[in-house]
Amino acid sequence: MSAPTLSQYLLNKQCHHSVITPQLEQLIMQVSIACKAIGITIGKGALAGVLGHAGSENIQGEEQKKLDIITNDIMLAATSKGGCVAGLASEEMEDIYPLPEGARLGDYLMLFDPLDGSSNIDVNVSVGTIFSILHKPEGKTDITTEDFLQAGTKQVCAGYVVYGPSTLLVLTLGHGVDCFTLDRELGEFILTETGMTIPEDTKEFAINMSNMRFWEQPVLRYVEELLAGKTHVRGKDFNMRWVASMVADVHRILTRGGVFMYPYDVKDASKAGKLRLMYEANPMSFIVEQAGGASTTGRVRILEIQPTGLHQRVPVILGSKNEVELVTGYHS
Ligand code: P6P
Repeated sequence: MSAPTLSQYLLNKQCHHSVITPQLEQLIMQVSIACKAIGITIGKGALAGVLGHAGSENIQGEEQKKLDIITNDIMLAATSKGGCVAGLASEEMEDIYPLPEGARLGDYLMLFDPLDGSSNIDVNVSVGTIFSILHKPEGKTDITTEDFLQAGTKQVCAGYVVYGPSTLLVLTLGHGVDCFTLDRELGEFILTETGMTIPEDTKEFAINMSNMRFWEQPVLRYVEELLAGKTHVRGKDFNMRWVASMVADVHRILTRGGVFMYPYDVKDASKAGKLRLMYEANPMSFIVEQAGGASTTGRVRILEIQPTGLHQRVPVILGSKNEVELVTGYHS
């Protein structure tokens, strides 16, 4: 029997396991269509005149790439009129997105980073789209920012698409993590891996070492022990990777284990971290935990953080459970 398409997989989840509602099934399909369009757009690169800077800044004060804006618009167009969401929020928009006049309100709220790792786009390194889906508050129609500020444990679905040598959609509905590969001829995401699991131990870590002098002592101690390898307390050598696209680094960890760290640093003490809680840390933490990994700020479980802002930043340490617990233990 040939592997199911995403649509068949979701229908099965809905019909036989009542894990998802028809609206959630439709919303995930809308996201998958948007990501296919994003993959085609970024695949054209210079040919489509979409590389380079847009000449604007996003809410984060980061220079926006043309593709940041283009991909954000693709996600909005694919989901805002589909009758499945009551509100949308994105890394690229300061405020929540008001649905078009007359749009049918759906049951869900979705937050997304349309093009994570966009600083890599001009150098042709893997980038991705990250999305997080929440229930809208029961009975509410006038959606406000506060309605989005739900802890990560409230997510009903989280996923990412990584645009690499192959285009992969990784998804959790709260019952494990499954992976779909885009068949570019068919234009369908095909289920290629079920029950992705992160090994509890690893010999690989991911961190931007250039920030070393800005780290807190527990992280410095942990990384120095990794670098000392078998000559020191860890008794084994470690390898290092840093793609600088969270989606690519997290996918590697889901595939072969590892620990990813973007810890708090005093480089800009006004920022609690670099990564954003609502549309990077929460969806990735949901996926990682569903795959048997762990995800903390170094002090608390990320999924239990009560958000205070749409673009709130947090430190992130996620991946192989025993490593995350070790470095988190150094903080206490
Ligand atoms: P740095 C991409 O901009 C991103 O938000 C994540 O995808 C990535 O892990 C991180 O920032 C890279 O940050 O400081 O190494 O460029």
